[in-house]
Amino acid sequence: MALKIYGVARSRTARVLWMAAELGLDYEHVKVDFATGETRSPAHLALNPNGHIPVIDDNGLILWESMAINLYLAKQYGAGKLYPSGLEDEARAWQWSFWGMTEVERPLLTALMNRAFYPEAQRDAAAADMAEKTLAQPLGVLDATLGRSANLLGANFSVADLNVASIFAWARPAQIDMSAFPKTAEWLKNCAERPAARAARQLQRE
Ligand SMILES: N[C@@H](CCC(=O)N[C@@H](CS)C(=O)NCC(=O)O)C(=O)O
Repeated sequence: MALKIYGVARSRTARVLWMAAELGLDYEHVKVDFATGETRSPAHLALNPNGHIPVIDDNGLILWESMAINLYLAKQYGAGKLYPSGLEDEARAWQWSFWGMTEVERPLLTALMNRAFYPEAQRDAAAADMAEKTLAQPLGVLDATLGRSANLLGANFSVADLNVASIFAWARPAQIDMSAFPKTAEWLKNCAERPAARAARQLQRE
């Protein structure tokens, strides 16, 4: 099979599995798990010297970083559909993807870890609350944008939506109150209900 996706579905690999499902790609899923230390094995470090998942091997192109992988897959296999055809919208897709990683991921992960993942005794409720406060600013930006169009680049769902919504997929387990951001809540629900998003979530249960 030409495309291999390395990483378990209950990690940021979920973003790539969602993209592969949207594009209807045939791929081999190599379930490298962070919980077992496999991400630090010599074989995996040869693919990604950072010791992280996801990684893809597409016909010999080894690529890591979830957003870069999705932008690549969308452009390679979804040009004119999930990937915009014009340079301006392409640049906006990069903008939203970088924005998600730099403005949203860290505080959202802090809330997620301290409200859902760390053992109760290790959770820092104040850190989670502070992270949620930090998120109000980028959430305001997102909500204003989604007040003007149904999706980030306009009417149609694109790689920009998938990348940003796949980061915000943590909002529910992180117990982020979305009531002040109704456009975002609605958009997130629409994204999550897409058949490909459901299929990717199903992989987390297997
Ligand atoms: N910025 C990277 C982060 C990748 C990352 O930290 N992945 C985690 C799993 S969600 C991982 O591989 N952790 C295992 C480890 O660091 O050994 C991306 O978006 O792909």
